[in-house]
Amino acid sequence: MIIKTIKNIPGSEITDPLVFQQRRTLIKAMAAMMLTGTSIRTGRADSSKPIWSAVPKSRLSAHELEVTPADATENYNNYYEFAFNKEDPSSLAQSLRIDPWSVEIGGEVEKPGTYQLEDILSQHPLQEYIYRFRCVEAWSMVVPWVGFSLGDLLKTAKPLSSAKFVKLTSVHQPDSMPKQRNNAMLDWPYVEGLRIDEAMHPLTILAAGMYGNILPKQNGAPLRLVVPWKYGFKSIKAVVKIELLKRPPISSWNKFAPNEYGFYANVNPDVPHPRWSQNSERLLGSGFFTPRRQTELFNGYGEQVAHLYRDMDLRHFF
Ligand SMILES: Nc1nc2c(c(=O)[nH]1)N[C@H]1C(S)=C(S)[C@@H](COP(=O)(O)O)O[C@H]1N2
Ligand SMILES: [Mo]
Repeated sequence: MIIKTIKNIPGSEITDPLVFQQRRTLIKAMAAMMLTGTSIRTGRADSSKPIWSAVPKSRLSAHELEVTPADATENYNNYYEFAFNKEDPSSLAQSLRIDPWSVEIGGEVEKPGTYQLEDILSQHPLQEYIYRFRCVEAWSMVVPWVGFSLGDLLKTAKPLSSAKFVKLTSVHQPDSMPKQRNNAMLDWPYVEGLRIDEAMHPLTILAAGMYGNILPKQNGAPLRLVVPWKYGFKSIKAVVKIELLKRPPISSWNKFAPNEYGFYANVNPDVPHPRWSQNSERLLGSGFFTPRRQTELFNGYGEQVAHLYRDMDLRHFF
């Protein structure tokens, strides 16, 4: 239905229906990847044509998922390490140092270790995932992420049967992150968590790019989580550590305001935030007269994820 995970598309199926994906962008992306030493593979035999250079028409089936213009998603951000507004992260985040970058994987696993980003990316072919993304503040967007399955990465560390939850931690880099330096608002570094089955779900990805390009720093470079059926604050940016745990971790927002930001945070139009309705959302990049969009349960991904919550009363958890 709504998501299209694009897997190993044979060259013949690739069409070029979308204006947002210009060849120029692609060349720029490749150049940027080489500059940062990031290797992004396509998962196809013919790697001369990156998979994200074009999108098959089939992705526009049933629900029309109109991709939000990059200009909107790259200049309206939540990144509290840099600023509490939406406008400043796109400039302030440019000071973040992302090279070299490594990710530590530990906790309840057979093979803990620290992995260089290049090694992670070369072992996990990147694919494009076009997802709706819904912030708890009732705005939303549709983003063509470039990433890979979080579950696949976790499997390489061989989770033990005692691993019931996953904790993800953002980078602590106070000299480039003003709000960390000033100890403002949240307990830094930013922490988020998932239940193990949520983390292993095929829709849950780590993204290294968007719009066929490497991820802009303000959107979470060099590696950020994306969980499309949950409110955006779960999709933690600039991930440096992943721990498998026996007990649920305490996430930053949950600690800050437990009655407003739950651990599950599944998108649900029927469970209002204490200070506003979650019934509808404003699509980023849409015009002033564009009507708000009706918010969908699980952000429209219920068919894929509702079974994870079969035994829970959806009216009472958030
Ligand atoms: N480290 C970190 N990750 C974060 C945040 C943050 O402030 N710090 N904000 C979250 C929130 S509230 C949202 S809505 C999304 C925004 O992602 P975007 O800027 O790419 O749209 O990032 C999430 N991940
Ligand atoms: Mo958010």
